[in-house]
Amino acid sequence: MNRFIFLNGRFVPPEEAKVSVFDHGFLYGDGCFEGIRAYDGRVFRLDEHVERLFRSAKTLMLAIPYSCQEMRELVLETCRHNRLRQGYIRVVCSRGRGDLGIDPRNCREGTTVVIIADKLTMYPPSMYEEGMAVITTSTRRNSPSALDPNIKSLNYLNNILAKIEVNRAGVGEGIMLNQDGYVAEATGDNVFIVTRGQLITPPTYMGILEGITRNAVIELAHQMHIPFAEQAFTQTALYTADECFLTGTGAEIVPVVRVDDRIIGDGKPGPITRQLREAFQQMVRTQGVEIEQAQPALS
Ligand code: PXG
Repeated sequence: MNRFIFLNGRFVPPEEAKVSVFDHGFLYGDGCFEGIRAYDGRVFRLDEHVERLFRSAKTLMLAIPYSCQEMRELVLETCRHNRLRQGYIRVVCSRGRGDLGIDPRNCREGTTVVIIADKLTMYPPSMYEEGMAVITTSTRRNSPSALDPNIKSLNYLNNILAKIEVNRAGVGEGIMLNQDGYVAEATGDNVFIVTRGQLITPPTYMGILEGITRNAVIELAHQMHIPFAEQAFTQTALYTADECFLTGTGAEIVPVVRVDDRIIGDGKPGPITRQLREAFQQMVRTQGVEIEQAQPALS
């Protein structure tokens, strides 16, 4: 794994995959990224990830020197170069090399584009069987008026500060509230609850990343006729929910059984969480863009 890394138009061995200390991604977190996953030789929701990358870049006025179609092929080509059939693909676009000032106009060499295919570090199976304990963090999610969480930017300090609280508390994840105290999302995952048979997740205007796994779960809920609403909810609703789970590319669907030492439901992963997990496993293995059958990358 990780035999070749795509760096600015070339596939290079990891030792040669180097970026300047003057790159504004390094100096200022000026850039955006995507985390994508492959299952059984298929890339899950590739188009959605590429589209989100381009939306992030557009907002940042970051020029990506490829079309969406070319980027899609480059991701697949990176998988092929690394013989990756399952694992994790990271696409990073940064402002590129500039000087020490923050002005993006000084990054004259253009956007740095990196694609890395790697093994995935996963939660242990027991986490899925028994469920995870989480806290709500005192660090609030970035206000959309300051830095919109819908931009998947290279600046993750807000989430990292929350993750430090998580680590200090010795739990698995942290749920962040927005500026108004409503539940927003976890440090790298979206949040769902089940209350009186209804599946609920915060709407995107609560200040969250519109997760691709989140959207897949919403689709599954519709197909499975599970009542669903995008609705704002408080910490109290979280504590008193019958079920709770997190969704993300890495985590998939991870049950939450304890929040700030309140036991959720009967303290075990709930039935709707388990049904959705099963359906999701099916979905990722049957949907997705085939790595091998796809077109070779454009030059
Ligand atoms: N919220 C945030 C803040 C995220 O970063 C998600 C939700 C879930 O989105 P997707 O599209 O993946 O369903 C994310 C994405 C990591 C890691 O190493 C986490 C993400 C991305 C890359 C790495 O924990 N989460």
